[in-house]
Amino acid sequence: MKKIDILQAPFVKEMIATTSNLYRLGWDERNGGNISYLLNEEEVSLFLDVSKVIRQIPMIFDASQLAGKYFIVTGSGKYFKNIVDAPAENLGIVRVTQDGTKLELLWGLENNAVPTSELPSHFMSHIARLAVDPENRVIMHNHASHLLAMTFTHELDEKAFTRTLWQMCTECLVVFPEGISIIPWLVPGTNEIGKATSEKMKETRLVMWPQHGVYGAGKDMDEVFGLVETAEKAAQIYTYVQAQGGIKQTITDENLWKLAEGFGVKPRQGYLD
Ligand code: 2HA
Ligand code: ZN
Repeated sequence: MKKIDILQAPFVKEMIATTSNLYRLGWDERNGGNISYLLNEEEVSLFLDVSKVIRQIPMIFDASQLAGKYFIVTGSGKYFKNIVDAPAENLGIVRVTQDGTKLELLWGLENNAVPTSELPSHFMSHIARLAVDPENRVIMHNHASHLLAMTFTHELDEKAFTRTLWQMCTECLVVFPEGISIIPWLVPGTNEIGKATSEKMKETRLVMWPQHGVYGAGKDMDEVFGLVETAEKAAQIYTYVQAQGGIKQTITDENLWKLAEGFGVKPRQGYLD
């Protein structure tokens, strides 16, 4: 069967649109940020002959729990700014080998490029999220400016950090009732940061990397983008509030409880009085 041009694939278009938006928002300077998006074989097969492997790419960790799975990923060292004009150089479609030690490249990553250096964090997070929610498909990392700034000025306690964000915009509790997690400062690109991030991903879809950025997870691009965008907006309001002289009044816990009831969400246990 004749294949459709891959650039017409909805998942390629979504990657281009999302990375362009993230660049425009200023959260992905230079090669900052990365996205991995789980695809199914049927949708990939409309566009690619999945028996044609371009090359194999080794991995530094065991991804056997994702054996046979397909992903579209951003490339290591690649700039989100450039993806729209050169998708095949900056994005790649890969499949995890049965033994979980390598990737098979099916499209993109031209000129010997490799997937994002944050692949351990992405794949370990996919494994963690899929265990909680089989519909999870997207992991996104970026350097959302106000959230990143908050990791310098706000106490790095998960409950306190979550409560501050919930108080900054009424929508926040509804969008991330489970709260936001925080890992210690760790070297990016390592298995260690991957393990720490994915441990937190068992509980929350948002994970802060102090003095670095944020991780988001969800079932589709809109959910993850909206999740990060909402937390980042709250962090921006926090920045303004601090600049305007600090909090004089806020959303009370009583109101947050009413909100949770009104929208049918369950706030993280122990986070509200
Ligand atoms: O890929 O954002 O954390 C560039 C980064 C690393
Ligand atoms: Zn980063």
